[in-house]
Amino acid sequence: MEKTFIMVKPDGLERRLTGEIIRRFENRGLILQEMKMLTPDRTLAEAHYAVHRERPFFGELVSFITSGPVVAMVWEGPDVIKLTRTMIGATKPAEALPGTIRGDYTAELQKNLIHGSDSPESAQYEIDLWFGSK
Ligand code: IDP
Ligand code: MG
Repeated sequence: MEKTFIMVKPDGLERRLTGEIIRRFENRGLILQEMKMLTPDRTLAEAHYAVHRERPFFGELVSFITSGPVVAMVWEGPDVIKLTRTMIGATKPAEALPGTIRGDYTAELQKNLIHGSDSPESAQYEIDLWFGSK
């Protein structure tokens, strides 16, 4: 069964939306495999977002993700990478449809509550990075 890495970002904890996010994935029938709460340090945040290293918003993004606790999780299910990305909604606020997590709770590009792996390669990399090899 496929696995993906999901993270509730600091704004999600601040807004008390962790339970709501977990509830949605559980209701969908996905299986929570791993979960921990931590404030990521710079090294972890930079490694997590390494693909965006050259982007102009990289510094701001790392500051945001290290600004408070996050909830890091591994979820399992059929086609779970694509399925959770669909449930999360688009990155651009105006494209995040109602019914998605971002589409129901956010209107900001950066503070968008949640991260989800976007491919089998990134899922493997992120699960290894946050939880060690599984
Ligand atoms: P994703 O989270 O939907 O996969 P990515 O393009 O991988 O989106 O970007 C990673 C994160 O970086 C986004 O979730 C968002 O928090 C932030 N981000 C993306 N684009 C911008 C931008 O143009 N300005 C500021 N932050 C951005
Ligand atoms: Mg991404």
